[in-house]
Amino acid sequence: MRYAVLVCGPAGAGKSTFSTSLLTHLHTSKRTGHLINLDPAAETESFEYQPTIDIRHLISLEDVMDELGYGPNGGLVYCFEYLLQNMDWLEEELGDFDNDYLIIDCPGQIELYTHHPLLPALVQNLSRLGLRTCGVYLIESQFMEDRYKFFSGVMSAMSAMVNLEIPWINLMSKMDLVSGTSADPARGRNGIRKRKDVARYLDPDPLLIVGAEQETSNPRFHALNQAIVQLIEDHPLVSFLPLDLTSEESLESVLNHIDFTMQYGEEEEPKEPADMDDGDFPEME
Ligand SMILES: Nc1nc2c(ncn2[C@@H]2O[C@H](COP(=O)(O)OP(=O)(O)OP(=O)(O)O)[C@@H](O)[C@H]2O)c(=O)[nH]1
Ligand SMILES: [Mg+2]
Repeated sequence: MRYAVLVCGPAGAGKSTFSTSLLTHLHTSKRTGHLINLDPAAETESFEYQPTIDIRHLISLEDVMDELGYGPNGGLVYCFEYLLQNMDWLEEELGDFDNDYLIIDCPGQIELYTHHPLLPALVQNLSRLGLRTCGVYLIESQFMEDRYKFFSGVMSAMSAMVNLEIPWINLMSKMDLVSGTSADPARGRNGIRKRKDVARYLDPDPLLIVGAEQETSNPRFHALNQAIVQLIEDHPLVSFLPLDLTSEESLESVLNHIDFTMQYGEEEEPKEPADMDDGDFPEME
């Protein structure tokens, strides 16, 4: 069985940084993982690890923009359509990795996740190729500084979950920027850059919108805000795991959740003593 972690989320949420850190963490845990770059606009120098598979070897955004005269967003859609028409390329590139994690770093155009049919089609193709896929959706901790922005992040995560229909985990990235004390000069506008206030955001409390509405005392959006509160109460699909890349425990906890969500290793047979190699139990040697 092969496993794919589809790393999605808005621009700058920390997808590429998380992909690299997860790969490093897998390596230190003596597990195999490979990086797949699906961002046709990625800068080569932005990767700490050379991607094992790179969409830019099939098609690059720069070429599409130069040769077809598209802008960056239309160009991206063209690149994904081209990828879907050339799934045999991906199939060949995937080769026969077995029991490995393939970490797929996606582009940051939000519309790709919320309403385009391109990623759902890609996920179906991955499933056809025998990959079990888990979506990991990142929004960054700064979103918690503005409640309206935060709820737009919650709604985008929800649309992506509904659009892609795969096992799913939402992460609140860049938690190292959330400080332990309210006296921190960098604390946010809502004063929520305090760890003790974060729980209401990790498990979104829709009443936070009501609080924001009272603060701004703008009744214009009352009916809309009520509808959003109702939607989140009726469909409590979204909650976030905190991701702090400065902490190994945080990464380990996220990896455990991904393993559990994808039922990693469930189909593996226990090794027979005869199958074991030198080095399987280094601590006993
Ligand atoms: N403090 C902090 N900064 C981070 C973290 N993760 C990423 N960043 C910074 O956030 C910026 C964007 O990170 P990327 O990993 O490139 O984000 P991305 O989601 O891949 O961005 P796009 O591919 O452009 O959509 C960079 O300047 C990173 O250094 C984090 O955990 N903590
Ligand atoms: Mg990126």
